[in-house]
Amino acid sequence: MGIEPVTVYLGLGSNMGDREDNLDRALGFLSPRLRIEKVSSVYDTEPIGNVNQPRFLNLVCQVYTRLAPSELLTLAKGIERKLGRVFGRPNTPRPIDIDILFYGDQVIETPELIIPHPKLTDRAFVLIPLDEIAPDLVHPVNGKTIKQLLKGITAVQGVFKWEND
Ligand code: PH2
Ligand code: MG
Ligand code: MG
Repeated sequence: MGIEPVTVYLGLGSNMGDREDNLDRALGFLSPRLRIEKVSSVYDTEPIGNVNQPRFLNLVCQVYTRLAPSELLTLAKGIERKLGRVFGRPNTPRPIDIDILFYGDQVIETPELIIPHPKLTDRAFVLIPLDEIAPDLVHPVNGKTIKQLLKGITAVQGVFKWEND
């Protein structure tokens, strides 16, 4: 602690078990530790990368926190573990994945953590929900807004609003 609070964007994804409940529980575990300011709609999304796995539910949220990036990463990993994620199996289904997308306008590259998330610029399942809550947010490396980055995505990526009433 001891640092000024910063606005952070997190990406959450689930493609195992009760996906909607996993997202809710993850937000529930985050909320006592930081201030959740905005949560996007939930999207039902085609898996990117390993396509031989179930569809995801994805959302992004804006949070306000004094936690340092490494503390936030530890928090995220702890919640992933609590929700039953098994580590050491990349690109396989998981109850929850919590990614740090942006940490203020900081650019961070350590062996454990790269911020902004290096893949967010070509992922519709991140940019579409981000565009809902932060269209004018500027990417600190390429200088483009979320709105502009989203316009740059031409390939269809199977991202649908999750209607669950
Ligand atoms: N996460 C991945 C790989 N592929 N595809 C979708 N649709 N949603 C995800 O959250 C996702 C993915 C690695 O973390
Ligand atoms: Mg991820
Ligand atoms: Mg992750």
